[in-house]
Amino acid sequence: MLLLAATVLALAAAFATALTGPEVVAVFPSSSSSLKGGTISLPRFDLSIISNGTHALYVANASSTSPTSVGWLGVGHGTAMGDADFLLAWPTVSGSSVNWTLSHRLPNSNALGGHAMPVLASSSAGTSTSTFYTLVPALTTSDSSSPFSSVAFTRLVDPGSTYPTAQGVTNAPLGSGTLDLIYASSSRNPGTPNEGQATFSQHNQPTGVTSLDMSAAYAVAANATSTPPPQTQQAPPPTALGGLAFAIIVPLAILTARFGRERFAWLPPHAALQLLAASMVITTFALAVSQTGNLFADLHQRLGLVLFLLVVLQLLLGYLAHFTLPSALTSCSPSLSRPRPSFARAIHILLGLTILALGWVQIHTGIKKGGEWYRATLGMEEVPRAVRGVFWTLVGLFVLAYVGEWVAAIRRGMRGGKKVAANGEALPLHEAGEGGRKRSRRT
Ligand SMILES: *[C@@H]1O[C@H](CO)[C@@H](O)[C@H](O)[C@H]1NC(C)=O
Ligand SMILES: *[C@@H]1O[C@H](CO)[C@@H](O)[C@H](O)[C@H]1NC(C)=O
Ligand SMILES: *[C@@H]1O[C@H](CO)[C@@H](O)[C@H](O)[C@H]1NC(C)=O
Ligand SMILES: CC(=O)N[C@H]1CO[C@H](CO)[C@@H](O)[C@@H]1O
Repeated sequence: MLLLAATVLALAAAFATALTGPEVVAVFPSSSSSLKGGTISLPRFDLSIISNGTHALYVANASSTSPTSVGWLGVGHGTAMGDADFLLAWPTVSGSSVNWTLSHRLPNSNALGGHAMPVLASSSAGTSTSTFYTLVPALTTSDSSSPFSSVAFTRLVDPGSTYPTAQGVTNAPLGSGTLDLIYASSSRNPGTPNEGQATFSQHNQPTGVTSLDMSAAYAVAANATSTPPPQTQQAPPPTALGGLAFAIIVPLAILTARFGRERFAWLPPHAALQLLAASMVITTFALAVSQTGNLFADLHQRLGLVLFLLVVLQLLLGYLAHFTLPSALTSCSPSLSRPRPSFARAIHILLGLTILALGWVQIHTGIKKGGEWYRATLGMEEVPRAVRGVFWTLVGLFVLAYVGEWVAAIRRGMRGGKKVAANGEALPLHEAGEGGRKRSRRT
């Protein structure tokens, strides 16, 4: 199972293509040996930032999207929408040619906490976008039939004191250490090359927070080799479906089985609840993968994959276990008396509890402060404390109920000890059946 997960992870990892030597030389003719920076693979485009100490080159390459399908590409220096210094770029296609617009933007300070369109940093002659940012035509896609869309521009590492900024926004100079970045993109084009008139639809493609080490020597792609995928921290879909499954549905289903053992036909409700939970988990996983673009880059995303695989395995195991006979340990008052529990039943129970615990860890990494939810919203939203409180209360209640029923069952088992010894089964199993299916066992 772990091997399978590892294989899927390896296949899913995206590789970023670094710029080639000639591409770099087109911008930095003299200093290719002392260049710093890197290339990272984001869900919808590769981003390269390369510095020679005074100048920095940015290349955003949507390597499998044609210019006619690019809405806009955005990069910000910072850790959240509220503190980033943005540069948005978008293509304007006319016939077979493409022109690109660059637009320097700052957070919208009037926004009431929501996702607001970043505002134009300045439209004055001496401080407009073109004062600080220069398009690099040699590395920018100009043919509308191109299978990829690359836009490149340069700026000064330290743009100086006239560079427009705003309170709380990340400092303008690039520095030489770790560069915090946020990114977003959209398939909807602003529809005008005029940055002053452009309005942007909200990003409808993966967004997230990442970083780039600007102290590393830039390794050009010598012979079409790839650089390993970077550590990007990418956002999950804003869905609570998976959380609901592990906080409420799965615990209910487990408790149904645990409490139902000696009391009622527990299998139909148990199976129905677990099928519901499994479909919620699978839906969440599918949504997450499509929205984050397959990165599997942080704990939450990797755990999501592991959970998805384990849940599918667990469904199969549960189905198989149904065809094995119940035993004293797994089906009635827990006791180690004979017959031995069936392997499938024991594993189904242990794996079920393990999945539930992992599900809780997954919820925790999603809703904790600065967790996946925070990243998904580019730092705009934290999960309210009350939600975390409700979640941990539910966890506590489940543990109490589950352990309590085990203890109670053991005590009931001790009282009925003679009966256990007599027939090896604590209670008539066909009465405590799994839902109409009568089973008997030769003694
Ligand atoms: C960095 O590159 C730019 C553009 O090629 C060039 O003008 C500048 O002199 C270079 N700076 C250094 C320190 O080499
Ligand atoms: C952009 O990506 C495409 C496809 O991988 C590649 O052929 C092209 O050379 C890249 N362009 C730049 C400037 O990186
Ligand atoms: C693209 O840029 C060229 C050169 O600046 C200009 O002649 C052309 O009209 C522009 N096309 C569009 C669609 O803006
Ligand atoms: C096939 C090919 O492009 N080979 C090149 C690999 O890179 C070295 C130097 O970096 C060139 O000399 C080769 O021609």
